[in-house]
Amino acid sequence: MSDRGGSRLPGVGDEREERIVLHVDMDCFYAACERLREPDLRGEPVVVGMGYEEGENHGAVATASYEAREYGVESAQAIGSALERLPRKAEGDSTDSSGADSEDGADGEDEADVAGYYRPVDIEFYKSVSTDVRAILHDCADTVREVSIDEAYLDVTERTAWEVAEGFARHVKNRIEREVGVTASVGVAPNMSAAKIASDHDKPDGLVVVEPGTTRDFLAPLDVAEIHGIGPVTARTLREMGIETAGDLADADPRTLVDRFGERGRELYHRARGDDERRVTPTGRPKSLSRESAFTDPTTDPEEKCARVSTLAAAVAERARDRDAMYRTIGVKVVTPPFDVHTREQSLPGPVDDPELVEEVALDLLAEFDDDRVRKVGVRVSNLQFTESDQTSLDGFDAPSGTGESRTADSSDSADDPKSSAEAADDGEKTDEGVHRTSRKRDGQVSLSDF
Ligand code: DCP
Ligand code: MG
Repeated sequence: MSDRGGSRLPGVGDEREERIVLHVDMDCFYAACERLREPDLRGEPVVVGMGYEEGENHGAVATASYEAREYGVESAQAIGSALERLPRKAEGDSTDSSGADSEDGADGEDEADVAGYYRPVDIEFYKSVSTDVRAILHDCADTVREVSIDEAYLDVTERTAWEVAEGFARHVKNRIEREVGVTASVGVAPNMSAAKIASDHDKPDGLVVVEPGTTRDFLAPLDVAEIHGIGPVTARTLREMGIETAGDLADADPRTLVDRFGERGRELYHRARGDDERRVTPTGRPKSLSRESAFTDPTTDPEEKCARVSTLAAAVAERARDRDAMYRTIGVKVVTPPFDVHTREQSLPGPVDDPELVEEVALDLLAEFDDDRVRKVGVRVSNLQFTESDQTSLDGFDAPSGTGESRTADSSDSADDPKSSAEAADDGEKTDEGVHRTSRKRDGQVSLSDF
């Protein structure tokens, strides 16, 4: 895994060769999703419980909003313990009938007034929000490594330069907030492990940039436990060895560390020094490619809906072409208020690379929703075949059409993170399969700048 390619001295080295890596981690993600569909929860203590049911005491905290964390509620805590620290408001009650404004933190705490909103995990909804975030990340970077439902690494070396990397990262953050409605913390650094630490450094809504040559200085004062890969047990052992900070670890004798931890000790030593030569590798070939876009206000205007779908169709087709992907299924997603997700798709007899056909099919499928109020639309191509290594796909027209799947997910194999559960599934409800169309291979010109 981590392989070092020679130590780097701070301030020395050709900075032009430095990668620009972003680590994006959503803030109190499940709670943020709950606030998306229940805006009254904004600014309030919110606890999302795994295995929790309304009014019950069982389950464990999946996440807590930062307001709830002020009261000592944290991930993995039993709901019972969380309730001792932060009693529950009546379920479904989103008004504070006590008349007391929630205080920003425990200092203003008045026992009688403090109460939090407890909600059960709704993973399907969180995945759909995650899909929206990922679409933006893929738009902003050529290489995206998704490591969990709320976390990804981006290599944006080709998209920006160190002088303007902060502005680039701010743009990514702003897009997520504006287009999806949740906040992310972003770390920018020349390597993955420093970027991850940086994203965590100023949460929530943080943006921390670690310039090339400054990684070791940035890491030095941090507690060893903040180094990726150092859990509480290793941290305790290190402390017993007199190693408290990343700086101490960076100055330690690597042989001592290897004696104590094996080869892993050497890896931790290098991480503490800011040496991490891992490249951001994409999570895997996607199973589908999609773009979605929300209207500022839900609309019934068919022209507005069609125009948006046409733009998205062009963007999706362009993305497929960029990735050398041909597609056999074209679909739309229509979200009607409050959050009802409808998907429709059509499968073609064989794989195509045909932007005009994507638009045509997407608009056909959209027609069913002409009279509906719509808050968001999306276009997706799936049943992908990648052409760069083999050209057989053009001959594949006799392949059986349509698999009956309505839930083609963007793939995400996630080796890095145990809490990873993300598949970024679209919420399919109904599929129109098997409508055979004549496929055409045409040159289509599409342009929608990502950035
Ligand atoms: N999660 C979980 N159980 C855990 C940890 C996390 O179910 N023990 C879920 C809920 C989180 C999501 O994964 O919302 C993302 O995990 P993070 O560790 O990134 O935590 P948050 O996003 O909630 O908070 P932060 O702002 O610290 O990133
Ligand atoms: Mg998070």
